[in-house]
Amino acid sequence: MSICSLFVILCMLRSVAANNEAEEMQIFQAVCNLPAVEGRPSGRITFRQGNSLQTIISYDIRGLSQGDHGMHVHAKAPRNNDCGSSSTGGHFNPFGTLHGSPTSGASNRHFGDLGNITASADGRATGEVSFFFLSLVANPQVPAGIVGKSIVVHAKRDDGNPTRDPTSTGDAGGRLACCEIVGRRLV
Ligand SMILES: [Cu+2]
Ligand SMILES: [Zn+2]
Repeated sequence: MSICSLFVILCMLRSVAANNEAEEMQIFQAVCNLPAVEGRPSGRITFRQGNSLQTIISYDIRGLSQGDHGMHVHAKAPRNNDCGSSSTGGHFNPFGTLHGSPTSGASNRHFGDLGNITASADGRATGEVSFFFLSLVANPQVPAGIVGKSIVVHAKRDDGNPTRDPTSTGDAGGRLACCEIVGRRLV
């Protein structure tokens, strides 16, 4: 093979790699709108996925009591604003791991364990957090996506399961509000 034709093949391989990268980098976004229901927290949670492994979650939620509130991705979208377990299921847990916190590491937490949001004295919680191994849609690196699932905001602080109790869901109390995670692909 001549040097010349080797160069052509290398160029072709390079352009195939660039195309795959472009496909992988196709950005996905999603939104979850907590409905305005009398006596319940309401607000908006948005999701941006910049690459196949990481999702950035921004939230702005009002109507909470001051302090920490557990927030999770639950397994199913709510029916008729019913946040109960028969409607939204348990924590999104595609790999059968134990409950944990965002700092527990991927194999020591449910994928849906988003930790806590903190409301100030005016009842508003805002912030932005990013999660590795949380994907809006399934991909080769993260074979389970959260679009079509739900976000549930709880009455109490999620304790992150410090004792590694297999039955723990964080002791976060009642389910105050929930919404479906609705995705859209940006092309
Ligand atoms: Cu929950
Ligand atoms: Zn959990």
